[in-house]
Amino acid sequence: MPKNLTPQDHVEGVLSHNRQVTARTITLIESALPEHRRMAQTIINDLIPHAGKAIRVGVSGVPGVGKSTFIESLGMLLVEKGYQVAVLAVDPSSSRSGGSILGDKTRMEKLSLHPNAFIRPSPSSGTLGGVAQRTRETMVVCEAAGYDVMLVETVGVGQSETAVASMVDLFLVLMLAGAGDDLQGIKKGILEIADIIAINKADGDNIERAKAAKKDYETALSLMNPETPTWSVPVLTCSAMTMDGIEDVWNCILDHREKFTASGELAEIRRRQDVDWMRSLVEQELKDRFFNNPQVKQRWPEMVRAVEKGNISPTIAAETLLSLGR
Ligand SMILES: Nc1nc2c(ncn2[C@@H]2O[C@H](COP(=O)(O)OP(=O)(O)O)[C@@H](O)[C@H]2O)c(=O)[nH]1
Ligand SMILES: [Mg+2]
Repeated sequence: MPKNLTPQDHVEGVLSHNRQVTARTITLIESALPEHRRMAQTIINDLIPHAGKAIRVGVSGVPGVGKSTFIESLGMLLVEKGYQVAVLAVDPSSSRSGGSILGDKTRMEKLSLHPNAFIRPSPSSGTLGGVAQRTRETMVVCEAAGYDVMLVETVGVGQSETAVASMVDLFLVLMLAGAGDDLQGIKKGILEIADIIAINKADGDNIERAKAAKKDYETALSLMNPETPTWSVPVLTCSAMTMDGIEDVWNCILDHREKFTASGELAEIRRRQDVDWMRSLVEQELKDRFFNNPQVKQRWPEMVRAVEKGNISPTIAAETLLSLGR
């Protein structure tokens, strides 16, 4: 493999499902170097017409609920059915912590060795916005390379759910049994973005509790207004460990896809997401331009000190900086 690939090499390699080139293209996308960014944009523009056919599923839930194990199990089921599966992750903390996903990758032992699967850890570009952007672009690359199911794991905390929800067709939330007493707490927010809920670890002694939790969640959901007449959020139980119920979750995903395709909502969701994507690109670029402006860079520390000392009001300082960065 030559050391430097031209944009054309990248595009052709990805379209011919060349695994190594696909991986290198994603590495290029994750690079922060301006010349890499420019090249990546050219490549993505060429690949976008070849993307868009995959089923895009976000997988969320609190740490330890079994997301990675679930993805390994579902992924294996799918590759055995003949699907090409790409697994991505959005974990903005991975740049700080060195990445929990490294452990995940070793855990997805079988799937990562399968020729029809492609596993890519979270980009570690720092901000959630940056990570989300890279993941969107990576999704284009994977789809253009012929992967037809995208499974996007998100760390079950903070804003990363919302970011992932804005790039997938369907949001699957894994839950644990025995958390029924704080249903109205933290999980209410997550119930609002869930399209399917699966109570995981429904195995061994836990089966009865999982069934009870399923009832609790169904009750909680019945009190919420459905977002669309096309779909009421189903609650399933499964075990990522024994594979029980995993196929049911997949059938549910297919059912959702069929209904949302027929109603036109899938196309609508994706159009809306494209607009979101455009908006966040513009916002990111404006920010970058501002903070990379030499005059802004030069005056920034002085303004920070002045505001800290109370010598200048934050509003005046901001105005001054913004007028430089124009
Ligand atoms: N009993 C049982 N354990 C599970 C199941 N799924 C995952 N686990 C275990 O739960 C722990 C956390 O799983 P992991 O997939 O890393 O969770 P994540 O943090 O959500 O990605 C691991 O020790 C898994 O072996 C399941 O369905 N049943
Ligand atoms: Mg995990």
